[in-house]
Amino acid sequence: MTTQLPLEISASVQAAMNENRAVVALESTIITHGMPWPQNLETARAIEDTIREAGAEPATIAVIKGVLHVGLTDTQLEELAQAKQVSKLSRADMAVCIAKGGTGATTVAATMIAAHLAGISVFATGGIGGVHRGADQSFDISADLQELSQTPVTVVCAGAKAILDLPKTLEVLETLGVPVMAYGQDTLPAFWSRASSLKAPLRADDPAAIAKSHVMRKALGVPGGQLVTNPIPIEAEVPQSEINPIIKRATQDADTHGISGKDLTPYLLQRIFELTDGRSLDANIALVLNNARLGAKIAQELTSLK
Ligand code: PSU
Ligand code: MN
Repeated sequence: MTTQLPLEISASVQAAMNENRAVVALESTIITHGMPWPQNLETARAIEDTIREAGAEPATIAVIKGVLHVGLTDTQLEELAQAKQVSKLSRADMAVCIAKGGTGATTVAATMIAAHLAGISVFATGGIGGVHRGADQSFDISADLQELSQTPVTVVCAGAKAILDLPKTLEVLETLGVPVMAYGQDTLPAFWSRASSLKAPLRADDPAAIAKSHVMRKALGVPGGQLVTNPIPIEAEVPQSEINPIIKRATQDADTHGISGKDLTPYLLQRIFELTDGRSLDANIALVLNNARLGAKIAQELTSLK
């Protein structure tokens, strides 16, 4: 007997794929663990609308009652946004959650796996996980980095979250053979800020070139995806000089309260939200929408290459 994966691709996502129209995958952890209610639902809807306006089809991914969904209804989106105690699923957890009939939100790593299964090549989000500050002691390195090295999905983000150790995150990505390209600039963006103090390993100036290198990597037989880092729109950015002391304070608070593992990223995002009186959230929303637009363009370029 073979056990089938309970995978449900929504009718609109399936139709788009059948017609070779562009599809952009979206994660759900950003909804359940990354933003507070009700901005999480408003943002999830706004991201989907932005992708549709850009001429592509959004495919938000989550595990709901043991079924891996690619493309959610508005009711499912709302239920997830309101749910408390939803599991955060990464590569390690997704199969267990599905097998148990559970409900969980997908991180970057898990969303990449599901997107690839469904035949989707582009995924837009806010920030990826990476090497945490203090990782020399905690060993806390997100599974997102490994995933980028093995699953062929182009991920559009706004740089690794500035709560991470950015130089170490870049080093690990290099070791894993993940191409990291800054969009339209030489400097690696740092999520809430347009610039970090680091030079990006690669630079990409147009969506067609990004689509082409996605296809070329496959043609070379090299596994894994690409990481496109798209700077936050200038009017929404919080400069590094302002955000850095706040990140430091939030990291210290996490230490004081013994927060670690899966809880660390959500805790830091919430704490920074409090310490900036919500400004970090406004920036987060602006950058995700910006990434959705770029993701849609890359996905469109890819359809013309297929
Ligand atoms: N960036 C955000 N909000 C988030 C995340 C990233 O602005 O909620 C989530 C993503 O789902 C990412 C995860 O994959 O945090 C990384 O978690 P960890 O560091 O535990 O791997
Ligand atoms: Mn971690």
